[in-house]
Amino acid sequence: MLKKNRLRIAMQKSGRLSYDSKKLLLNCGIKIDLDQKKLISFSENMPIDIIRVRDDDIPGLVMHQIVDLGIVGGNVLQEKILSRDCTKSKKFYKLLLNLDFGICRLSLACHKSSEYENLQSLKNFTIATSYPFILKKYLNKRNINFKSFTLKGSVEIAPRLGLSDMICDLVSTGATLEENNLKEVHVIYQSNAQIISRKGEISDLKKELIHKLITRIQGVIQARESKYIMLHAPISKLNQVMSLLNGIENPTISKLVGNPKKVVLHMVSKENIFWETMERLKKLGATSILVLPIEKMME
Ligand code: PRT
Ligand code: ZN
Repeated sequence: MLKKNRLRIAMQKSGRLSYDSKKLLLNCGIKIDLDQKKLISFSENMPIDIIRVRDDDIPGLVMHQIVDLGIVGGNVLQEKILSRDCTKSKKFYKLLLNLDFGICRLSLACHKSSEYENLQSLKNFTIATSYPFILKKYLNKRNINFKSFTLKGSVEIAPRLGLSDMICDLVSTGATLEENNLKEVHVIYQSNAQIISRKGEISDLKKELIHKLITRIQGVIQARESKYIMLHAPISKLNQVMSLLNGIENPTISKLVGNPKKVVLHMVSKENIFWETMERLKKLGATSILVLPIEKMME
């Protein structure tokens, strides 16, 4: 039996969210062995247990208060909520944070040769999907009659089998649609991984731990999105150099020993720095341009 006073977090056992979920928890300083194929792992340095399950089971585990936190795709959560029809009544979970991975969209797609005009032209179509509830809500709201056919996977083959006119499936790069001669015609839901927490009584100790964890996760995400930049810039072009570097607050400027025409700039950028920006900086006469990753950040 698991101890009730330890924080329980559910994450996907194996799939598209497992690697990023694991990396996120480890980056937050939780010492835990998540490499073995264990269903439950215990942290050595914090009162935290990680439960590894199928992603579809995570919303239910949170809603039934079996775990305290869950890391799950917004698409899976939304489908679960709609299938339980608990939108109008009680919400059995709290959204704590949107994460920077698991980014995808739920889209309608049809055969490349189909003449799709707009949503209205979909009337009485059959649509194959693993997300019948999100699809129904979206099309009902727009008064579009359709039939849905639920498939748990391999949705892309439905039109070829003569099972449906269209599909409604998750897309990230679009390569799977391309391979199956399909074209994306309408996005119905944008998704990303989310951290959700259970409702109900929760001890002060757990509340504190959740707060600490969420603050650390925000720091990890912010650090991932930010870069530390160092460069030597000509004093005469300082303003132009600064205007190329958006999202920069309060750079540190110091003397460059042995070169009175240049200064050293150190700064944190909240955005990634692309090669094009570095090339423009170089054209302005900047040299020794370094863009470094930031490991941790707290503001
Ligand atoms: O076994 P378990 O039930 O836990 O996993 P699963 O097979 O149900 O889910 P999994 O691991 O495939 O995906 C987990 C979550 O990752 C999803 O619920 C989404 O929140 C998120 N995610 C992000 C994606 C994708 N991107 C994605 N591209 N989930 C699925 N896909 C599939 C999509 O269904 C299609 O088959 O990838 C294909 C399309 O990808 P592209 O890159 O070719 O467009
Ligand atoms: Zn699943």
